[in-house]
Amino acid sequence: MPSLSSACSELANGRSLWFEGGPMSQNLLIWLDGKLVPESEAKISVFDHGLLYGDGVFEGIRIYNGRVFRLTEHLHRLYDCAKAICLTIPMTFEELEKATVETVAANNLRDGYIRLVVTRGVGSLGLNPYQCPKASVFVIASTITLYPKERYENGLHLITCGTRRPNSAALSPQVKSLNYLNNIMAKIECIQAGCEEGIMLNDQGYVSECTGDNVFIVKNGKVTTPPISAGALDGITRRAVIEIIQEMGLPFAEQNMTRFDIYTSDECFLTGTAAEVIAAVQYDRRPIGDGKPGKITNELITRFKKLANSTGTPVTYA
Ligand code: PXG
Repeated sequence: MPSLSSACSELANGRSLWFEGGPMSQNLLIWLDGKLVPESEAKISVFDHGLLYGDGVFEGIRIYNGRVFRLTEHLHRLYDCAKAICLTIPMTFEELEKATVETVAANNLRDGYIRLVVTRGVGSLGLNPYQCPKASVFVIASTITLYPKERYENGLHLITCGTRRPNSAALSPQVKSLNYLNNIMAKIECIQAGCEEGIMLNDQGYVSECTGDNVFIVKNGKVTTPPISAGALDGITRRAVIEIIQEMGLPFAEQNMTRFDIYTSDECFLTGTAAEVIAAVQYDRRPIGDGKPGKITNELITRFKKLANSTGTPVTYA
């Protein structure tokens, strides 16, 4: 376990606590405002409000076996989030869909991760978004490794983060915006505590989600997850896993849960595009169930992999 000071200095050095840094440059082709450009030329202005204020929206999407998983659902969420913040995406749904698939093909990626970003665009030094004439759109197709491989086999350790998810009257947790400071502050707490992930509560003290994943528990064969109204993102992986749970005929409910419910659960697992489906075996230093990934969790992981590897928008490679 890293010490608090080493965790802080690791953060200060901008290095991951779990992975080798690796070279930054991957010679990728990036889709930026209408064309594919080399990574070294893919630049955004210092006057872009996406950078100045975190004003913009994004999606993280997976590519499995040469297909883009749930692309339509991700794009619908992106357009909805943009609409919610009065941001006009300067291209149609179909154009953006085509650009995304083209970027994957251009980088010859069979398995990987897409980051699709819409920034408010260049404007003056003031909050007013109406002074930004045109949003910028870019698509990165690369790879992502969120947790060490060992954790996918043996499960994650979670803590309760002190940082709460915002009340939707302050900022809707449904908006997948470029301002992730709330989640980043919670992530720092996890790392400083020697954990990979943590549970974020809402302002009422109910479980909302993790820093970048949705959370599920299993108790006496019944699967539950917090409702969207508890401040959980309407995760695309969450939706896919709920479909699998229902296909399997398992009892399922979206209901408010507290830390007690996780402490006393038989199994716990997280879902997210970057994280995929992963067991959590320890919470606030207490074992969850017998401290090993549970049977239902393992079955859901297997079924999710099968689904992800056999469905999705096919990519045509040159
Ligand atoms: N909750 C939050 C707050 C998220 O950001 C999810 C749930 C899962 O949603 P999907 O649709 O992906 O199943 C997310 C998305 C990271 C990282 O580096 C994680 C996400 C997004 C961007 C980066 O950990 N998770």
